Formats: sequence, structure tokens, C-alpha cells
Amino acid sequence: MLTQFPIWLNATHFLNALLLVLLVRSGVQVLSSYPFLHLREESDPNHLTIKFGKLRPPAPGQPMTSLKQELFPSPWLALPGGHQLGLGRHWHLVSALLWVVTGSAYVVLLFLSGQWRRLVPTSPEIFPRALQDLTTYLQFRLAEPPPGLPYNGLQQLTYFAVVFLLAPLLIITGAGMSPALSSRFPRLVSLLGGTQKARTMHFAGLLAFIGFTIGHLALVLIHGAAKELGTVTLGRQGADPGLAIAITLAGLAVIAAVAVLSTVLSRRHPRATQRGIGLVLDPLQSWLTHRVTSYEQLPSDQITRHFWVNGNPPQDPEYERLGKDGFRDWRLEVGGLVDRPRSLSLTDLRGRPMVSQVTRHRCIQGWSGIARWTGVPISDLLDLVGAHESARYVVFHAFDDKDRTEPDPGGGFYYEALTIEEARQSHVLLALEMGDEPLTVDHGAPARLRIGNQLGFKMVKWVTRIEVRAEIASLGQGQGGWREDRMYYGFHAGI
Ligand SMILES: Nc1nc2c(c(=O)[nH]1)N[C@H]1C(S)=C(S)[C@@H](COP(=O)(O)O)O[C@H]1N2
Ligand SMILES: [Mo]
Repeated sequence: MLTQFPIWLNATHFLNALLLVLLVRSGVQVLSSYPFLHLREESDPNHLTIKFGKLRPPAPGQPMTSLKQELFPSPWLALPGGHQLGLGRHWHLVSALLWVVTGSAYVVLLFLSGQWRRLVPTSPEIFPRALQDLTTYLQFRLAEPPPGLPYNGLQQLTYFAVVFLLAPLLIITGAGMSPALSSRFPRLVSLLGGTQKARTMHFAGLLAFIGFTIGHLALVLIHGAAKELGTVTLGRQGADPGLAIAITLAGLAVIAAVAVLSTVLSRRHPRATQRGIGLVLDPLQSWLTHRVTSYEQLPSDQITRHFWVNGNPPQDPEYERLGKDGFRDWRLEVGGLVDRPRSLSLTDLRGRPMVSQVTRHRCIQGWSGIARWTGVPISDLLDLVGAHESARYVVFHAFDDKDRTEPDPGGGFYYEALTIEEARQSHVLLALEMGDEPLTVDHGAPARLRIGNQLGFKMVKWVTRIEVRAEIASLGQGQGGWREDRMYYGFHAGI
């Protein structure tokens, strides 16, 4: 009986609607943190770009940093609204995960139950039928489905396209933005035309979903809400219309309640939200950053010209003094749970085996840039000092005191931690050069971290000290990094 829907179909339809509301609102939050969409693989807001705001000039004496470009959307529009990219991403990723699980269950049940016949066109005759239906609607008449089927040609074709084309496009373009996945499968990213095109297509997918939803709701109303809602809620056209409308309103109330609760929870209890959602995301993220290593080695002709800066350089007389003579007196301390703590000069570091990689940097905000980086693998330094067996984390401490360089939110020196397994991967370098030149101050002189399969905020610039530790709970606010502590970012940054 194809005109009667089994209950799992109504249930997955409802979950899908609920999750899409979370996805769209948190997606707006993520987009706002870098309100530009690029039409080619170059995050240059002055070139081939769709802008949702004006490019804002830097503060006097500061570089043009990407954080300065963030928009702070209203909580009525975005989840959770305001200055909360970290939590917006948590919501986006956890709803995306649940959405993929729901969608997969739906597709499996569709094929097991034979219900796929309603959706999947089996003959090319669907195209003229859909066109016929469209002209019927345009003449303000109802296009009825063929006898024994629930949908007319136009409905069948659009539903099919949404489930089997649009949803996969959103998943693939989403994966194309993940540093772990896109550096493991560089071919997938080239196929999409690069990270920035993936991001732009992801946004186009959102617009398509919104367009579809509006059309879909309009047709339900035009075809007769009472009759159609019987199918939507109870799976039968003959269902009691009063009951169907009551169930629909209850469903909408649940969606609205989730929208309000997720926003209020995130704003009142940001740490609890970060940790609660982290319980679901952390295992996946940790699996990605531990197991899915970077295979990225891009050709030199893909190197991008525009490379954003993020994070204001240290405002520290000591740093300035060291910089004056090319960091000759600068020393990198490597210590903690190690047998032979060392204090290394730039010359010492240059004497270690150096590795060169052309890789893509992906900032959590959304921009990306490709450069050649040259430096010493962290694993080499860990071996040099003899990191203990009991060590679990490697912490990178920086020169920039955020109370001076980013007073909102401030909170001490920048640092980020990696698990020792992450730090030992071959694509993790202490970079000394960018584009075959010593690092500039903006990009982290004299030494900064480079990680092939994680987001940019992990890649500490202006490194002063590497500390091998057994735990990170007693460091800062205990979340494993300054941005995790202060901006509620996730600890593993593979997505
Ligand atoms: N010490 C320090 N390192 C930092 C930051 C910072 O604020 N301070 N910002 C991080 C972020 S969010 C990004 S995206 C990259 C940017 O690197 P770039 O400025 O070389 O492009 O640096 C990371 N390293
Ligand atoms: Mo970033």
C-alpha cells in the first residue's frame, strides 16, 4: 500500500525537520564567523567573493586578522547567536551526526520495506510527467498523483532529488571542509574544486533546502492541509483531520521548544553545553585525529597568494628584543616529563632533520590557505628529549599574552595541547619557514606548529616552550587550550 505510510516514515520525517532547524540555525552561526563565500580556492575577500558584511579594517598597528571579520548574529536567527562560534559548531556537528544517522536509517528502511517505489523513478517518463504537473500548478490547478500512488511526478522527482542528491551533496561538501577527512582524501577535495568551493556549495545546498521547504509546505497547504497532514502524522489520508492537526501542532511545539532550550542552555551554561555535546563528539573527533592521518602533499602551483592572519602578535618587549637580531637569542624550552630537557636555539633546530610540505591550512572560521611549510617534526624533538612512557599530552606554550593582544576575552598566555599520538604524526611540524622564507612575525616567527589534519587554532604561533605532560586538567581552565578554555572550541579539531 504505497498511499499509506508506515510509522517509521513519519518518525524519521519529524526527526529530520527537528534536526534541520538545529542545522540551519547553527550553520548561520558558523557562516557568520567568516561572512564571505569564495568562488575559487583563494580566501581573498577582495576577489570573486559573496560578502555578508563589510570587510573591517584592522586596529591601528595590528594585522588584518580574520577574527576581526566575525559577525555576531542574533540568537533569534542563529544558534546560539553572538560571539559563540565554538558552541555553534558543537550544535552543528552533533545535529549533522544525528541527521546522517536518521537519514541512513530512513534510506535502509525505504529499501527494506519496498517504500522506495514511491520515491525512486523507474522510467524516464517521470520527466514529461513532472513538467506536465508543473504547468498544471502554474495554471493554478492541482496536479493529482496517478491512481495508487501518493505523489505526482513533480513531487516524486523533487523528493527523490532532495533525498538522493541534495542530502549527499551537503554531506560530501561538509566532509570536504573537515581537515582530517580532506587531508586524508585530497582527491575528494580537488573533485569539489577546493575547500572554498565546497563551502560555497554547502551554502548553496542550504538555500536549496530552504527553497524546497517553502515549496513543500506550500503544496501541503494547496492540496488540503487536513488531508495531507493525515499522511504526514498518522500515515493515512483518511485519518481524523482534527487529530492530525493536533499532532502537527504538538510536533511544531517540540521543535520550537528544542530551538529555545538549545539557545538558552548554550548562553547560560556554555561550559556545560561544550562538555555535554563533547561527550558525543569527542570519541568521533579523537578517532579522526588519531587514526585519519594527512596524505596531503599539494602541488606547488596550488599555493595561494592570500593567506589570512589570525591572532595578534605578542605585545611583549622581550619578544621585540629577540626579533631585532633575527631571534638569535631566542630559545625553545622542551621539557616536562622527559629524560633530557633541552633549550634549543634556532641554529640547533635548523640542524635537525627538516621536512617540507605544501598543505592547506583551514581555520575554524572557514577560510583556508595553501602554503609550503618547512620545519622539524615534533616526533624528532620528543625523541631528542626522551619523552616518558607515562606522558599523554604535548603542550605548546606561546609568547602572546591574550590579556594584552585580545583583551576580549583575555585570560593569559595562548597555549594548545595535543595528545602524544597526535603530536607524533609525521605531518606535525615545528615550522620555521613559510614559502621557503623564515616565518614573518604575523605568521608566528620564529617557530610555529603545523598540523596536517586539524584546524588552525591548534597551530600555536610564537612558540616558546614545549611541555610533555601526563594530564591537562590542571592547565588553564582544563579544556586543553586557550581557545577551548575561552571560546568553547572542541579539543580535537579534525572536523
Ligand atoms: N600564539 C597564537 N597562535 C595562534 C593563534 C593565536 O591567537 N595565538 N591563532 C590560531 C588560529 S585561530 C589560526 S587560524 C592560526 C592562523 O595562522 P596564521 O596567522 O599564520 O594564518 O594560528 C593559530 N595560532
Ligand atoms: Mo582560526
